[in-house]
Amino acid sequence: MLTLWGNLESGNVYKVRLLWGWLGLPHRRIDVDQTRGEPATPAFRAVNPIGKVPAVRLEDGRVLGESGAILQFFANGTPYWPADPWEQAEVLRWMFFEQYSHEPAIAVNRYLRRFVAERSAFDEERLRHNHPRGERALDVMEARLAGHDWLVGEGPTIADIALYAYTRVADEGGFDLAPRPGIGRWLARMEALPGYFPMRQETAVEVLEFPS
Ligand SMILES: N[C@@H](CCC(=O)N[C@@H](CS)C(=O)NCC(=O)O)C(=O)O
Repeated sequence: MLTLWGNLESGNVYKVRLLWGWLGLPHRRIDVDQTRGEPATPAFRAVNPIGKVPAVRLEDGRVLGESGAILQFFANGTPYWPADPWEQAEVLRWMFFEQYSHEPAIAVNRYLRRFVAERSAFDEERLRHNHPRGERALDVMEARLAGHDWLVGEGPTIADIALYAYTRVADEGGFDLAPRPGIGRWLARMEALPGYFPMRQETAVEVLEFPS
């Protein structure tokens, strides 16, 4: 069976869980929690040297980190990774946008607001710095989704999964989606797909303590 290292509050981990849900792939989960600093420990770096979740272990023992790489690996050969090279490039364009222009602002502000009880002056400065960047990223998405059902092509792809995870909880980072109706309709479309489940819903057949 597939093994996933990660926790239920991580959008990056949720991306992998959601794709596996769509594909009907069962997994066991080893609970690695960033609020307890576990991804940075030597025990976890032995699994994934970058010290971040998610990481997954295939049935043959190979281990892969980075949510985008994991999404691409499992979507290959399915409708969620298009066959057309131009559409593949478009999927990657949105996924790189997510990692450089969206997640570092929206996910980081969510983390600081939701999980850091006593924020330092540096944290407060990061919140201020990130806010307009996150707003711009959401505007870029809205410009596409105001007139299209999906980020690429005519159906859902891993670009939609990659951007859904933290857009869905952007309000927890202080971002208001109400003025962006295209994003609102797209979120509802994602949530109507078979196999959908919300981020904090457990989907593993077994959950193990870390380290295990
Ligand atoms: N680029 C990575 C980012 C992963 C990431 O930032 N994971 C966070 C949890 S959402 C983490 O493990 N943080 C722990 C840390 O930075 O110490 C991916 O997409 O997988």
